[in-house]
Order: sequence, then C-alpha cells, then structure tokens
Amino acid sequence: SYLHCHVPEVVQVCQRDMLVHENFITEEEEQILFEEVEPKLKRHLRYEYDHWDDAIHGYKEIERSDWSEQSQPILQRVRRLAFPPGVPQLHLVHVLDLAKDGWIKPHVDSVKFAGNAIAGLSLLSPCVMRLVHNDNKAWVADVLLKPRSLYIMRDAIRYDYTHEILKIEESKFRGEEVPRNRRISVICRNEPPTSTTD
Ligand code: AKG
Repeated sequence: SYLHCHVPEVVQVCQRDMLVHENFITEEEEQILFEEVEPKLKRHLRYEYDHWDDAIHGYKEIERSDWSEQSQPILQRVRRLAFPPGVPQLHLVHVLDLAKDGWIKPHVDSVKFAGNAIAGLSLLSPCVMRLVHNDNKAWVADVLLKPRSLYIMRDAIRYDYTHEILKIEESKFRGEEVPRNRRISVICRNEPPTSTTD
C-alpha cells in the first residue's frame, strides 16, 4: 500500500483524510498535462533555491486557469472527486515543478489562502510525502506518491499535520529507495471559509 505508518491512531486518520488513488490518470493524460505546462515552466529559466525562508527548495511554479480542451476533463475528474457539489473552489490550478534535487520542508498550507482539502496529481517521478503531527512529532506517516497518482489531503491531515516532500538523500519508503527525478504536481484547492471578522 501507499501508506507506511506504525501509529494506529495516525493510520486511522490517514485512512479518512489522506486518500491516494494510484493510476488516477493514464500515461496519455499525464503527457497531455505535461505538454501543456512545460512551455510555461520553461519560461522560468532556473529553479529557485536561494530563499532561505522558503518552504520549497529547487522549484518553479505557475498558476493556470485556462486549460486546454484536452486537460479540462482530467482536472474536472480531480475536482469532482475532491470537492463535494457546491463547495467553492479556487479557479487557479497550482503547478509545482520540483527539480530532482528539490525538496519541500514541513509546513501546513496557509489557512488564509486554501480551504479544507488539497488535491494533487503527481507527474513524472515518484516521491515520498511525510506527514508529522503538529504537536506530537512521533505521529508520523510516510506516503508514497507514484507518478499518475492523485492524493486528496483534507481536514485533520490538512490542518493538524505538516506535510513535506523528502529530498533525494532521504527518499525512502519502507526502507527502499524511491528514486527521485524531476516531479511536477498539479494541485487543486477549495476556497478558505469566509471569515466573519474581515
Ligand atoms: C504545497 O503546495 O503546499 C505542497 O506542499 C505541494 C505538495 C505537492 O507538490 O504535491
């Protein structure tokens, strides 16, 4: 399975709030998405490494709202599965291109800019996403994200756990190396709840 975790309480929360659908898209659909984002990513000549306070090292990113006719149904399937009808969604899709030697440090996504669910398609390379409870660092789960898989992270996992993508030297799952290469994620989010105080 895609989940590696020794803490029964965490396994239970992951089974509810960290869903992974392997082979959610076909190789052909992966290619369609890749060919659509690659020319836009190419305009950023270099991967970003320099900002010491960044959560992400070795990355390029774009946001996209107008997708081709071929890509739209793929993203529609993601949105339908991740967000119940009527849930207001962010129109922009976030595309994150992580270099072979890139990594994402532990963080919780801003509650100001995103809602309770995050849906991410992985393209090109496998990686390991580690979840760690905010207040109990022994509550850890590793999640294997294969190319063409979709993860849906929500509620307790989205708010109470940090997520990170392991760097190449640490990229192991159940003790076995997960070879990192360039990875692109295509991420859909819903709107944060409207605050009554602003
Ligand atoms: C984020 O956007 O907060 C991430 O951590 C991205 C995770 C991913 O690339 O799937």
